[in-house]
Amino acid sequence: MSSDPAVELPLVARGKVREIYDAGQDRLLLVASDRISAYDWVLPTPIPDKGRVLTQLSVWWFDQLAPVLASFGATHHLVSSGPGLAEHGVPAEVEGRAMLVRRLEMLPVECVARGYLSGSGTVEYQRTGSIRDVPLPAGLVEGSRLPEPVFTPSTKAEVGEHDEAIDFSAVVTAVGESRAAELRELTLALYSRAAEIAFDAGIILADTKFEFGLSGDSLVLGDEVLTPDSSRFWPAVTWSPGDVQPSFDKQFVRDWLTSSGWDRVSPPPELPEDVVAATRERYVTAYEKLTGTSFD
Ligand code: PZK
Repeated sequence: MSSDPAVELPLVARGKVREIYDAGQDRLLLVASDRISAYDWVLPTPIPDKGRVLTQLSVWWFDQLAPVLASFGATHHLVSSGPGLAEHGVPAEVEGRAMLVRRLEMLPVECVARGYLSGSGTVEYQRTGSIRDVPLPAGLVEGSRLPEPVFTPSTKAEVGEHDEAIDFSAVVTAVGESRAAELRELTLALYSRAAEIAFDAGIILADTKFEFGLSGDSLVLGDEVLTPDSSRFWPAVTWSPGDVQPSFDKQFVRDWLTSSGWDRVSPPPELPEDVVAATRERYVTAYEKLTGTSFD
């Protein structure tokens, strides 16, 4: 199950767990699959409803963030996701996990905001005492909340590579001084609002990645937003700086893969039923806690 044979539109791009199709008239169709990745592999076992949960979560966030976007004279790319996409060649098989979006001129920068120290951010801090251009106080540990959220852009890597960290001057080189400043300020404003909403729902939004495009001269928020695939979500109740925080969604998968004896070099094994069920439940729980509505 590497793509959606049911979708008859021309394929534009394929990611590890989703595809983009040409939907005509300056429209694209983003289709999220039920595939899950871990340790840089796509696992052979899908997680039922993952594509629908992540799509509906993105759609909800676009709505939540519209006021922040408007305050910057920006918008988002979502046109529609509900039923009614059939007119655009969208088959019933992908209903609920497809977003019809405006086709944009994408900017060649991944706009990451971090409010907590984790992963590569911790490594950078331990080496330099800073993250990118921002000096930080001594004594921070894996999982610490940062005094202020930090903009940590990266470049889109080639297929199969990891994104490459860049500093702010590289963003200036790529898009110009005023656009770079706008990207940083908007990214931090979106992160701050989203982190506040998540925290009120018992979830820490440690970091997240946005992609922007242009419509004329205005910034447009694209891609999927604030899903567990583009963000680190931690349960607030177990937050404990100094330890590696359990991932909200993938912790059962990682724990099981680790204990299975899999070497991370050969193709990964199928997941057992109970791990699939527990992981599906985590995605649904994230959706329900954040949105305050039940996932049908
Ligand atoms: C676009 N991606 C990344 C996403 C993939 C790859 N609105 C837009 N206009 C033009 N291009 C894009 C978008 C969006 N979103 C995004 N690549 C192109 C991506 C999902 C699956 F394979």
